[in-house]
Amino acid sequence: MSRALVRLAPLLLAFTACSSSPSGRAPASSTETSGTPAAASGADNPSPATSTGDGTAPSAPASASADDGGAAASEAGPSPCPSNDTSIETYQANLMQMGQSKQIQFVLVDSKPGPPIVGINTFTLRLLDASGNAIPSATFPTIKLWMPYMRHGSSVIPSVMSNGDGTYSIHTIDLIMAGVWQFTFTAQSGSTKDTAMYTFCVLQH
Ligand SMILES: [Cu+2]
Repeated sequence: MSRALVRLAPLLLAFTACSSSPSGRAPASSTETSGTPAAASGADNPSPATSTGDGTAPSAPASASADDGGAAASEAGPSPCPSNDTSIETYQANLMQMGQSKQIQFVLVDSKPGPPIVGINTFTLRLLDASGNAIPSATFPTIKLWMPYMRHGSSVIPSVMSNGDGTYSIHTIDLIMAGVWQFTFTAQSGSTKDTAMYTFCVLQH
């Protein structure tokens, strides 16, 4: 049995070899095999490509880690605001700003969202007179939103609603892009008129 298989095996190999070659598939298989080395050489080309891909792959995480490091090193890394601009204030609730004429104290009670972000924001402002008394019936002749570096503002004019307690809701503060924004409020109460400006670095959410 085993001898018969040993004797048959070369015959079967020879037969299959002969049967495949005259079948006409042999040229096809030869072109396939010639295509296979081409694919192999192509595989050699991709393999260096993948090796360089492996080389770029570590460099890509390296750059990603560099980005992470930059973001971690300073949150202003991806920030659209210059880090050396000392006029930029850090947003916090109840941020007080004495008016330029020292007649009215402006207190930014909060921003919703806070800190202000690109999009529609609502500020709540508290107005106090020089003695620290609430000013419940002020008007806002001008509210200016301005990007000082780009020299443009917002096309939307904010609307003001008095809450009756000396606080005012400033609606539709539309910040159309990230960057440094100046928020200049001019408030008037009787003959008292004063202006204060807040400066924030506005980010995407
Ligand atoms: Cu801008």
